[in-house]
Amino acid sequence: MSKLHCTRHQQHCYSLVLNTATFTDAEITCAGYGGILATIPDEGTQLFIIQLVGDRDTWIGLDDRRNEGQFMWSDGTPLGSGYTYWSPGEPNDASTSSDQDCVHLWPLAGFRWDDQPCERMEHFVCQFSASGDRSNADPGNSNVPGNSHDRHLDHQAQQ
Ligand SMILES: [Ca+2]
Ligand SMILES: [Ca+2]
Repeated sequence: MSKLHCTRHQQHCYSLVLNTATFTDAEITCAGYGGILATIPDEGTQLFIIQLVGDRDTWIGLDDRRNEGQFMWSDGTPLGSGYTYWSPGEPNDASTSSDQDCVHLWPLAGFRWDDQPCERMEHFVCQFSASGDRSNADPGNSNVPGNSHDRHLDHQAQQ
């Protein structure tokens, strides 16, 4: 039984997955662990996720597959007028080969957001509820190695 290590930030726990996948397969993988693709509701979470991904090109849980231009978070929240960190000129839905409906953190743009074809292979970050985790000390020191609130998630039966 494989396990997925995750690191606490605010009310969620996040895991960088080190293999790459299409956006849809990334969603399926996170769901298999009992989570969703990571949502980024504020700047603090953006900075936390950037630290987590290192130099990797990474999917986040944001897409406009259902209605072009209407981006939705993986938890069902419309992006609306909420926090964004788009690269300049993005989202542009511009590709020679297909639509761009899935959002990644773009290393070449300082990990700002860019929409790109959902079939690309990227690393991705899964997000889990950290409710039920009773340890909530030192919320201001979550970036200190060894002081994060870690837990292990058992990989449940294969879908
Ligand atoms: Ca699009
Ligand atoms: Ca784009």
